[in-house]
Amino acid sequence: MGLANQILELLYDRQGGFFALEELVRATDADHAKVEEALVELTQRGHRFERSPAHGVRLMRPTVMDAHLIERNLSVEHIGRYVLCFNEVDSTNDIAFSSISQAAGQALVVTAEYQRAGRGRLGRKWFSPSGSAVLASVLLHRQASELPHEALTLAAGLSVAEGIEKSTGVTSTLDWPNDVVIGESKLAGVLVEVRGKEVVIGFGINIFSSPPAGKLSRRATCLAKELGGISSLERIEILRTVLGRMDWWVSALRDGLTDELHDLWCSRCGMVNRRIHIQSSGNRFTGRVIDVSPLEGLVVLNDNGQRLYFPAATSTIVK
Ligand code: BT5
Repeated sequence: MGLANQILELLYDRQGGFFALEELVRATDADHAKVEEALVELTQRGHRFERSPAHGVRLMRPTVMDAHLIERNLSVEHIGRYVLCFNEVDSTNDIAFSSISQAAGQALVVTAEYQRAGRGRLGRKWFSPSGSAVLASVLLHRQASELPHEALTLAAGLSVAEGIEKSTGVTSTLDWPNDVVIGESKLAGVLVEVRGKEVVIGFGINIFSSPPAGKLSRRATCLAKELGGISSLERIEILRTVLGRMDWWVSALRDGLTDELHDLWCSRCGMVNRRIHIQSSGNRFTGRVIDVSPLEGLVVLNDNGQRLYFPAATSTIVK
């Protein structure tokens, strides 16, 4: 490991605490000049430091998304083994698709601090103030992308909700197909896109703030608001936990555990028996939700007693 990453790990693991320069020199076996060079390199990577003559140096929080810290000891098999972090992009989903050759069959994750043209489902937009969110896209390698897309869509939303809960203790529910919500407010959204044989799962989680209500079709919330402050929130750890859950679900789906997906998804969803209007492939339908199927989509009983199936890729619930 290079000196810069070694120093970054030491400072990051101290969680905002100071490190005396002498201590860094001793811990890394480098001289003062090399430690200073490494700090400059880390600054160029976007990290910010505070210096104090009495206490030394500390890494300022919130930490910028950093590929080394995200990948470090991440125990995953199918996704998240190769991470690219950007400051500003159009959409992380686009970067993931266009980096297929660079990923060389590895499980790629792309993050950004800001998206100029973040996308939602069905042509809608995703907004996030710079540095306020986890914005990430996961490129599934061939075997994983051959899994049923309907099931992947549900598993993606569930992984985000589970990852948030595991890393922050904040419990959320799911609105079909994969909105992560608290009460009536949206905390995170997931966009699964397919191009040829490649599948990209993009997700945005509001961490430190959320866009103003005027920009959105429904209320939004963020983890800082739910927790009453930002001090305990570390985006890198939230992302790592979500990636761990997504990796687990990809394995589970390969092992055919769709019943488990159904049960855990439904346990977070309050839609069953709700009367809804749904738009699908240009037509509007009304009926009562009777189930969510990991293979066929939302199952609705219409007023004529017919059972209708709505795939996530082409359907959206309307108010
Ligand atoms: C989604 O679409 O919820 C999927 C959002 C996926 C975003 C990620 S970010 C990383 C990756 N790269 C991308 O370009 N996209 C993915 P949908 O269900 O269509 O919801 C979109 C609607 O949510 C918009 O029409 C707004 O009303 C609302 N919205 C936009 N930004 C929001 C935010 N930050 N928080 C809550 N709601 C938001």
